[in-house]
Amino acid sequence: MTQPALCLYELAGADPARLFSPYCWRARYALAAKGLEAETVPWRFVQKDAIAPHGAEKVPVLLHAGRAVRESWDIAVYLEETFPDRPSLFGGAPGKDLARFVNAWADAVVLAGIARLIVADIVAVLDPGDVAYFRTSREARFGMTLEQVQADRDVAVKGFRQALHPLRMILRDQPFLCGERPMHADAIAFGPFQWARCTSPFRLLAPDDPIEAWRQRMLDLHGGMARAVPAFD
Ligand SMILES: N[C@@H](CCC(=O)N[C@@H](CS)C(=O)NCC(=O)O)C(=O)O
Repeated sequence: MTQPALCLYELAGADPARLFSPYCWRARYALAAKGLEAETVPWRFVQKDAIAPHGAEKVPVLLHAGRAVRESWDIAVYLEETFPDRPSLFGGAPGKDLARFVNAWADAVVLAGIARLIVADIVAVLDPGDVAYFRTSREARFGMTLEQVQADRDVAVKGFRQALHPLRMILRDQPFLCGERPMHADAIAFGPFQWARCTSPFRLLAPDDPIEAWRQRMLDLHGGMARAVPAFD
């Protein structure tokens, strides 16, 4: 059998189609924006041995041309450099630098903010073999049970929505973070929202929030690939 040109290890739940990692979605959007097909290799948290030979402890891991590329940011940069004739992910060096800021902001504010609203819900979609590892590692990280982390979420969601105000201000005036067309910075900011919709029924955004309209536009991209996976909304 011939090896597919590109392979992406992606975190999956009990249902292998429920691909829920925010970081893997960033890589998946980068591939799609470049018009590249990559075979998904569904991966579970406890399958460390499957990615260790590629020097990885986490996913996404992209395999291409005998190389393993780790880290969602590095995967996007690799694709940009390896496929320069295809649509740009960043729109040049300054766009790349700004996207790196968006990456840091999205991790610190969007992803971390969402984590404390939905982390206990994730358990229900995990592969049974992942449950103990996920609970133990995340409870150690938060210093409390997962249920305690999200116990006040009906109140905490207000602070989360407020923290997103800079994003909202931009999306009131333009359809995407980078203007009229989506760029990789949009995918970076969107990844955590896709993580949430794959793992939790909790409503993060008000229906009339411009960020919600942008989230829907992001879900429509690339033939609606992100809508096609099992999710709550
Ligand atoms: N900075 C990394 C983060 C990757 C990451 O944390 N991936 C999670 C899945 S969402 C993982 O593989 N975790 C393994 C673990 O917790 O043991 C990236 O951007 O790719």
